[in-house]
Amino acid sequence: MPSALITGITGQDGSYLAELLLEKGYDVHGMVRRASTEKFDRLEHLRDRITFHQADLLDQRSLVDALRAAKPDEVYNLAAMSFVAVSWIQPTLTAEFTGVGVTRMLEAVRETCPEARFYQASSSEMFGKVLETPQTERTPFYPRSPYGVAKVYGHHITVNYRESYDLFATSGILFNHESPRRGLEFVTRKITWHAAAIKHGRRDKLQLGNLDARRDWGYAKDYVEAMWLMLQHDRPDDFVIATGEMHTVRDCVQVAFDEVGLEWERYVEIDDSLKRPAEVDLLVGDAGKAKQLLGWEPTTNFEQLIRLMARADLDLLAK
Ligand code: NDP
Ligand code: GDR
Repeated sequence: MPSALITGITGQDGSYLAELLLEKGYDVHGMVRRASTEKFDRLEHLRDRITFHQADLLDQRSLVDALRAAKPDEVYNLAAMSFVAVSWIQPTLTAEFTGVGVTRMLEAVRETCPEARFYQASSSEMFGKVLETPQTERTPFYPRSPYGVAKVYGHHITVNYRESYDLFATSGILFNHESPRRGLEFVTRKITWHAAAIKHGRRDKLQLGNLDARRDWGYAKDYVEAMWLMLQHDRPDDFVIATGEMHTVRDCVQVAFDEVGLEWERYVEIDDSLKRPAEVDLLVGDAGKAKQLLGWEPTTNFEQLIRLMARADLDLLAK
């Protein structure tokens, strides 16, 4: 039975990836950090089938011990401070978790399980102020947030350990991916949750920042499949994962409010404090390499995704 260790298993992607690997017959290990209240909401249904290890990306000893105990064939490094807006509030911590944390994980792999295949959760935020459209594995990086800068570091150190130590270290450059399990602070889920809450009479307004930002939004379930495929490939590499479709935040609002049967113009207000010090205006990826080498393609388009999230929030809030 192959074994895998997932860091960030309590997050959106971690929970879907754990489900996928369990379905495939893996012995699944998850790295969790201690909190005064446990955050296992996304994993409750899988809890008995996963072995948990307490560790933190800031603590090298704990990473080494977790890997030694798990003896993984595959390591998926998903843990990070992942909310771009907060990276301006906690820039140093973001660099430590999201940037240097990758080096700590790679060092722990090198020390305990150098044969293991390593996946790094890189991000389209690395492209930032885009220098070409659509973005591919060869597009230069120009990050626009402390988070983006930290992810560029994480990406380059992954490539460097691949080249320096011959590790099977792969970097997945994933564009935004969403689901009913998305954190409530990210814009798609904030919109679908509020649309549903307004419909149920539990909120009366939705405050947003920049409605003109454009993103390439895909479905998280499709994207964790791509992570797994990358580690089954015959060699480590970098892959862009995206839908190739670009929409504005305003489009997302329109679809979500349409799904719940409301006119969005009556409820949405602009709050300038939600606008970012430096914005990423547009991102749209070309996943041609992943299609060609991994056979990966998205199954869910933008409109289907936002509608399924809005319906899930209507159900959630009806309970
Ligand atoms: P989430 O924010 O949902 O999950 C982040 C996870 O990281 C949580 O499990 C969190 O644990 C854990 N974590 C944070 N800090 C630490 C730490 N110091 N030590 C150990 N664990 C920590 O993110 P997603 O699931 O959406 O994303 C997964 C990864 O993919 C992240 O690295 C993200 O930056 C990256 N990414 C995400 C994209 C997306 O659109 N979703 C696109 C591209 C990249 P806890 O529950 O304890 O807070
Ligand atoms: P992003 O996602 O920054 O792309 O990072 P987010 O959903 O936070 O923002 C997307 C765009 O929407 C605009 N926006 C708002 N965003 C939020 N969160 N809240 C608002 O009220 C709001 N109003 C407008 C933002 O300005 C932005 O342009 C996500 C994360 O998952 C990262 O971890 C990941 O690396 C990237 O996607 C790819």
